[in-house]
Amino acid sequence: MQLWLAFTSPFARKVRIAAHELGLAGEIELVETDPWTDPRLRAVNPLAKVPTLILEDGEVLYESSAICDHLDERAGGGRLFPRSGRERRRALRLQGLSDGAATAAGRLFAAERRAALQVDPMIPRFERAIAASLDALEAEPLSREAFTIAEVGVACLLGYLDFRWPERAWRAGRPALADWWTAMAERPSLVETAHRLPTVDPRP
Ligand SMILES: N[C@@H](CCC(=O)N[C@@H](CS)C(=O)NCC(=O)O)C(=O)O
Repeated sequence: MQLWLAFTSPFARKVRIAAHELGLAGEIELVETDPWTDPRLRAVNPLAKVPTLILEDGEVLYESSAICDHLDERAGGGRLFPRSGRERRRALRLQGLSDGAATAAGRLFAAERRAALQVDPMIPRFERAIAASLDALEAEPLSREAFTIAEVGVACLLGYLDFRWPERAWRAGRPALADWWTAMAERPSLVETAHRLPTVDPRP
């Protein structure tokens, strides 16, 4: 399998963490790309977004949730995505919450980069979405042993916040979430997939 990714993308990291957790990382070739400029990416994914996964027979998958679901199925199923009931609903809900907050964080980062030119009225909305999501996650018991897609998603959100805003005080007033994140520091799937800046040409 080929995973087209940017090493700055929380959604691409989510797929890589899922692959590590499932023991599938060795089957995935990483192809670094810039989704904003690489015409090869749009040729396989009309949205030209990362992550994009190309299977051995050429079938293409995109959307991190769909890719993680496929990896889970490939590993036997029911591990990252519990099969039914409350556990499944919880995992999907927290995946959705974390993905939504990571989307807001990505847009916030892009808006802040532009802010020297023009003030973006969406910035307070992105900030509120991130803060409210973190408050909601503070009240959620997160597993320190068996990861589901919920824990994978939360890890991607927190990892992205620390990557883009190392000084951001998101831990203040959220001791349970901060403790969980500290306890995750040595987890191999997180260590192996840490964010880094791109090595492909930056967008023009
Ligand atoms: N909902 C998508 C989000 C993917 C996404 O937004 N990826 C960003 C990088 S973090 C991207 O490729 N942006 C390029 C664009 O929006 O055109 C997923 O979960 O895979």
